[in-house]
Amino acid sequence: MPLEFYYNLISQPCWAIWIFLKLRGIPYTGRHVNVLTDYLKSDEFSKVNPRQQIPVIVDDGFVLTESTAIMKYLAVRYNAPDHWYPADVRKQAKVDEYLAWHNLNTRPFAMKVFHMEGLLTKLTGEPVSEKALSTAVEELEETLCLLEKTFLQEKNFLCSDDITIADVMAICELMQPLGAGRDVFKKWPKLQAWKEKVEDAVGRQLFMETHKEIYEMPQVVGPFPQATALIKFVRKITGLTA
Ligand SMILES: N[C@@H](CCC(=O)N[C@@H](CS)C(=O)NCC(=O)O)C(=O)O
Repeated sequence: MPLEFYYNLISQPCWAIWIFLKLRGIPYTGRHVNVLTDYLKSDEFSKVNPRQQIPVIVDDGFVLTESTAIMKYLAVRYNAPDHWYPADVRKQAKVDEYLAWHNLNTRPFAMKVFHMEGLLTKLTGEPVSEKALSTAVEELEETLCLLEKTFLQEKNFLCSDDITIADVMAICELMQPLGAGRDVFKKWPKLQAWKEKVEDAVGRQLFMETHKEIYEMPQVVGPFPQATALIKFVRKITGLTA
C-alpha cells in the first residue's frame, strides 16, 4: 500500500509535507481529516496518533508524527536530491539547527498572529483584543528579524545556497498570516526575495494550490456549531480565554 498521509490543508505543517510529497512525486494515499469534528479525539484516530494531531504518515505500517521528523524521513527514505536534507553531517546539522529553532519561534509566532487575526475572528465573528494582537505581532517581527539576520543572511536560502526542507517548513508558516491579509514580508525585502526563490523552486502553481484553502477561508468558515472544537484549540494556542 502506498504511504498514507493524514492531513488537512488548513494546517501549515501539513502544507509542507503536501508540497514535498507532490514535488518529489512520492506516491501516497491522502486521508483527509476534518478538524471541525471530534475525529482527532476518536478511538480510531487515537490508534494512529495517540497525541491526536495531524500530520501523520503511515509508511508500510511505520507510523510517524511531527512534521519536521516526517520531512526528514521522506527526504531520506524516498531518495530526494541531496540538497533537500544533505548527508554531509555539518550541512545536515545546519538544517536541524533551523528546524529546532523553527518549532520554538517561526511556527508559534506566525501561527499565533494568524489564529488571532484570521481564524478566531472568522470562527467567532468577534475581533480579538488589540493589545493581545499587537504583542503577538511584535513577537512575530522579532522572529522575522532573527530569521533574516541570523539564518538567511546573504545566502539564497535559509541553510545554504540551495533549497532544503527547512525553507519549505518556514515558508508554510509565514504564508499563513497572509491568509488573514497580513503580508509579513513587507518590511523585510531579503525575506521577500527568499520567498520568491522558494516559490520558484517549488513551482508557483503548487505553491498557491497548497494555500488556497486558507486564502479562501473567509467564504468557507463562519460561526457555526461544528467550529466549537476548533475555537477551543485556537484559544488554547493563542492563550486567549473568552
Ligand atoms: N508539532 C506538531 C504540531 C502539529 C499540530 O499542531 N497539528 C494541529 C493542526 S495544525 C492539530 O492537529 N491540532 C489539533 C489539536 O491539537 O487538538 C507538528 O509539527 O507536526
